[in-house]
Amino acid sequence: MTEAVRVAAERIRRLEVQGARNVAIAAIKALEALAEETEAKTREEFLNELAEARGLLFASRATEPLMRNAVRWIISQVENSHEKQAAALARRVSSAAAQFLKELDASKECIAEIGAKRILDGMVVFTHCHSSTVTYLLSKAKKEGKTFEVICTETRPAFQGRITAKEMLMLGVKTTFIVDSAARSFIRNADLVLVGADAITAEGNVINKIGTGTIALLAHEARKPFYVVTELLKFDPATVCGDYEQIEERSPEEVWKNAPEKLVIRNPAFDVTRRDFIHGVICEEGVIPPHSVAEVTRRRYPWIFI
Ligand code: RUB
Repeated sequence: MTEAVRVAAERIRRLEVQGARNVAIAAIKALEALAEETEAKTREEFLNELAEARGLLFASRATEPLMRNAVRWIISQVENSHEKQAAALARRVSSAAAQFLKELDASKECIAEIGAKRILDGMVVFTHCHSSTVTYLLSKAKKEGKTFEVICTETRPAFQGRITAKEMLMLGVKTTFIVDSAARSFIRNADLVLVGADAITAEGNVINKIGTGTIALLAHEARKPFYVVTELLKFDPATVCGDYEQIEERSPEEVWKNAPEKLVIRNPAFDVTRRDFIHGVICEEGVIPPHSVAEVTRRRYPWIFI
């Protein structure tokens, strides 16, 4: 097993790589590195290495179906190939990885193009955590000359909102930074809520950074449109078969270092936003209602369901 896979899995686990898209890209690049560095001689040896890599990457974070779909698809390209030599199979990994990354990039462009149309001059956009898909959409709107403001939450406990705030300032967007518990006080100043996603379930529910479900409720109360900006590749096919999406629970240390003994600290990384609170999913197929997500995903990526 190449060191690159171990390092990538550890970086993902420690949140040094953050956000579903970046997590998936790091995992894909680790498979590319494995393909370059492998010393496997036979097909069987190489497939075993890939299976071990898959296990390590899947275990790095529990709520990352985009990463799982990417790794599964790349490995399936190798399994479906009749090549016997490990070197030829390794080349197959490299070309499959490059193709997946290209398609991921194309979806990001497409989502930004569609979503930027929803940003109108003078709007105030509320967001939570750091989603590279959301910030890319906002950068597209800015480059198109739109003038808008952003309100972003700090996002306890890991403060991903600081990444969003810095990116917005770099773009020259007026940005207001609030603590998470101020969301209700500020959502009334917003015109639109945009959040990313880690997972989309068979029912059309969305799993994103902890607190997203609360913000969806607040948006509902304040009658503000709430949109999820995401690739359909974040769909989790296991939810079709009845599995619940697992919500990653992280170390209590992230919430309170050296906390009093016996204190129970819970640190779920994500929560579920029910589809009833989602006005639309802005994805590579357009702006679609959450209840049609499974059907649209099946049409666009049938292999996800195999
Ligand atoms: C990040 C998070 C992001 C989604 C989408 O959580 O919840 O909103 O992953 O991001 P964490 P992207 O920081 O714990 O990974 O649009 O970049 O895929």
